[in-house]
Amino acid sequence: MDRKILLGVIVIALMLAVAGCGRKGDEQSDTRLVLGFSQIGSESAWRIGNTRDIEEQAEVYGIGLMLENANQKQENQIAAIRRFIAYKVDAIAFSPVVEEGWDNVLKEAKDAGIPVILVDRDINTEQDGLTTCLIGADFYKEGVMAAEYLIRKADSLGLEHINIVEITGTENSTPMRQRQAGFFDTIKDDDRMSILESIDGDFLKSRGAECMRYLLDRYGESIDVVFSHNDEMTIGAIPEIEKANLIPGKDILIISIDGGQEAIDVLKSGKINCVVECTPKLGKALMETALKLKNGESVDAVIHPEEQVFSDEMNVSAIAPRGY
Ligand code: GYE
Repeated sequence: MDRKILLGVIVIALMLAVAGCGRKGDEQSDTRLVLGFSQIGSESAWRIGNTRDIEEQAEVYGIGLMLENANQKQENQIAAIRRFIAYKVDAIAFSPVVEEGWDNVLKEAKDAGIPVILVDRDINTEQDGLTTCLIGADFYKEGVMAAEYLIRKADSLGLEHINIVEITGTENSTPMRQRQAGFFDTIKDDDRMSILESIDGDFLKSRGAECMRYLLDRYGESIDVVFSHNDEMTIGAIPEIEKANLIPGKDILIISIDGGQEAIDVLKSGKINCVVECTPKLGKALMETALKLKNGESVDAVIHPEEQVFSDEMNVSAIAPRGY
């Protein structure tokens, strides 16, 4: 559907929903909070699970959600935020695709008196106070946990030299920057570890495959470890390793991040060695934060969910269904 028509439908549906509550004489009608949320896109199982969770939690909390999908483009996110301002929503939330370039539109939201909540990823701004808080994972810690797994694995296998290739997430995004920093900082004093190359896979399965083909062409069997910033790229890379007659999980150790069901199934099959969890379930904290802001209550500057590591060091058959 044309995007403008789609937006029109969303706005009308929302107005009818609010009006509908009023007819029932529901007290909530006047106070029902309207939240505009600009989602990055649908690039991964993580993202799709995150969108679904936010929709479900908006229902649970009785919040009117205007949700727009930006198809990976910052300009679409900026346009969506401007529409939320024009609609005079009570709060705006967005998951910034990259960290830079948000100052102008956020100043407009501030001038309109609309609080802004960052979901999942962070931003870099020249001016403080343009956003109220950040609800998202501790990506630096995820990188640290991935590297700590590798160090334990190298110890247990008695490896002396380890060549690592890194397939990173979208350049200049918070998870890309921080996962890399956490991983690099943790291995930097370990003489066994060398990074052969880091390459941008944009969090996409197709790019994961392309990057892996290039890396195998260039470094061949000297690759010992793939550190991939998300499950989609990992799942794209694995068949390329097999096509090169190498065994993923054995000839090349595979470390991934997210923990979606598909990757956990591949972990169970032995082709992935470690998956660091990054939970997409941020909806509950988002709804609670939006309600607190509406009531004039203070909110935590940063909310990080608890996360764990799934790996071949544990009984993988016992991992519960992931739900995304
Ligand atoms: O790891 C990846 C997604 O920002 C945490 O974005 C998120 C990342 C996640 O597309 O799969």
